[in-house]
Amino acid sequence: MAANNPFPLSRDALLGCYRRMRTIREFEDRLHIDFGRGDIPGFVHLYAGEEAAAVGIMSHLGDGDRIASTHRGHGHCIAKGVDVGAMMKEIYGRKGGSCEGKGGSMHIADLSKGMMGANGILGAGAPLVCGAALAAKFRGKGEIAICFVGDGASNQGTFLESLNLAAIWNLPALFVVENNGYAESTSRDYATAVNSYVDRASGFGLPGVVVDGTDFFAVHEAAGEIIRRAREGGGPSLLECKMVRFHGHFEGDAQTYRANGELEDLRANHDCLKKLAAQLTSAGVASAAELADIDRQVLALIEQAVVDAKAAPLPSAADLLTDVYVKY
Ligand SMILES: Cc1ncc(C[n+]2csc(CCOP(=O)(O)OP(=O)(O)O)c2C)c(N)n1
Ligand SMILES: [Mg+2]
Repeated sequence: MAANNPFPLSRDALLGCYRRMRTIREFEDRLHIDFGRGDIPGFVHLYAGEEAAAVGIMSHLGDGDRIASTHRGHGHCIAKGVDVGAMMKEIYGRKGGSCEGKGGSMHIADLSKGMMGANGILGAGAPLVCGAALAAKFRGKGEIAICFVGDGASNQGTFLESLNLAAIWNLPALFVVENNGYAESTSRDYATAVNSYVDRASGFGLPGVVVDGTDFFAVHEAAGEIIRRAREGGGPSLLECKMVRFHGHFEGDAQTYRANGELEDLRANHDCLKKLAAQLTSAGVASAAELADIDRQVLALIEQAVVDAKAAPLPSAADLLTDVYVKY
């Protein structure tokens, strides 16, 4: 296959991105089932439907680049290279999890991968990213820091203050607004005055770009340009990804705020994975059978992660006071 590859990534890189997106989808769809069975403690917010944004952006990053995620953070973690088995254990609250089972879904972090953490507090990642970007600027190795924020969280003061700080300090930072149209059950248009977040960016003196977040290549191209500029000292930017979420705000959400047929339409016509698969197969870069083979491997990986998570021990009373403070 793949005599002619019309895309700006090698065939191996493209298949790697497809695999990551499929891994996120499978991870989330499995959590949806297991949470419904009552197997998972706490709260989970699923990223399914939004995969092209995380993978399209993260495909430009290395471990030295840092990201701050949101309450809907599993996709960012997987795209940034956090171990899926450790993530599953973390969500199941087991030892061996990314945070030894003491953080759960909304606090997965892995600094070795530059993943500074999911975050249960809306907008809290933005000032952290200013700090990480300032540190990167001083290190001078061309590393950057990226803040992910939802359309709802983009109204938080912390986020807006951080845009200003990043601009005046000319930080190597990127602020990604993941606009999935809702904050919990509140529609974006009800809660936010501007139509485009690019207008907000210009209010703070930052360049802004808006992309179809369900199109992997659109995200990859726009993010690539912004990230290159940031690495070269060109300063911060804002990227709005218009996207869709396939599950409820949280698991258990009855989604009564959706229009009739809305979800069916999103899944049928706005599925970023289906789009990427169609783009790769119609260009002859990969066959449907090759993609199906990746799908099978991913399914097995997730199944094994669940088996291992269920078999792992819970943290003990003796673990209660460890990892409370950073060890120097
Ligand atoms: C400071 C703060 N206020 C309110 C909440 C409760 N809360 C959790 S998620 C959420 C909606 C977030 O919407 P959005 O930012 O669009 O992200 P999405 O869930 O759509 O990915 C709210 C209000 C919170 N966690 N933190
Ligand atoms: Mg939202």
